Amino acid sequence: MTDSAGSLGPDTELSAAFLDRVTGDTPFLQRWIWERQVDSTQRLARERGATDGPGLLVIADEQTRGRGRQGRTWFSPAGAGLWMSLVLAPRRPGDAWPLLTSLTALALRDALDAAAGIGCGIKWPNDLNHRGRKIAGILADVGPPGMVALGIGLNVRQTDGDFPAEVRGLATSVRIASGAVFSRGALLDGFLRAFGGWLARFEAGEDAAIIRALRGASLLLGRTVVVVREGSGEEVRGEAVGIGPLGELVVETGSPMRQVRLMSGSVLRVVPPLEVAS
Ligand code: BTX
Repeated sequence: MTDSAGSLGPDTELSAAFLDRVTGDTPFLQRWIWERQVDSTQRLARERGATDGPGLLVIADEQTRGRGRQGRTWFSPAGAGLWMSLVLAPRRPGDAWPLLTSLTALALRDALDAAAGIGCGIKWPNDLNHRGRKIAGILADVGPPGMVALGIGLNVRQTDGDFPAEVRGLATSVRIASGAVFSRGALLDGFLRAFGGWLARFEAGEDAAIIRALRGASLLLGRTVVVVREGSGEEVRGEAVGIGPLGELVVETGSPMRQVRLMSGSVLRVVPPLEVAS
């Protein structure tokens, strides 16, 4: 199995030998699937998780129908990023699983800091941002019974001109943020190690440490936000004042003041804007 050159040049590190080694070193993974092109690693991961069980990494060079939340598109051109899904059976009851999106964001943040010296913040609920632009997105889906599928899209090798017009200026990559072209293999390795650490804390019930880290990494706390609730479409406007025990955003809103806990939603507006942050 060889890696594709893609339009962005060769990246030979995602070889079978490499994937054998990184998954062999990763206690929560038993198997990997690498595809040159797939519609969505998330779709394939759920399908294969259902037949073969958890402990699976699915990674693709290119996704033709990469997806974000609520049917949105995730642009995933050949050779440009890490497009992957993990199928896991976390050793915690399902009601704690909402925290897994946050853990994944923390692990990506740690990995980008350690491997590329890029300081990112977490934009609740599922984005990693650098200077106000989205460098990575996370999609957590209920998997086959007892399993979760965590989809991760990390832009690695794009220049500004490689992004489609609708996200140009809003999206960034490891290359844009650091000025260097990093191998996807090194970033994958770093991410899996960091994720393993956070997953172990989660399974040990160290939620307080996770929430503390999330608060430290959050780009929204202390800012005025407008959030559209998933499902009802209701707009919540107020000050983001906290992160709750499941990673939910706590917003103070209205008059008289009340606190609203948001499990998920889309952030429409942030004041002051995120470019003002790191
Ligand atoms: P989201 O719904 O929060 O964000 C999707 C939005 O992000 C899009 O509507 C678009 O505005 C913007 N966007 C699309 N592509 C990119 C990109 N490459 N970089 C920055 N911004 C972009 C975020 O959903 C969750 C994305 C998860 C993607 C992974 S990739 C592996 C796995 N398989 C799969 O189909 N999805 C996941």
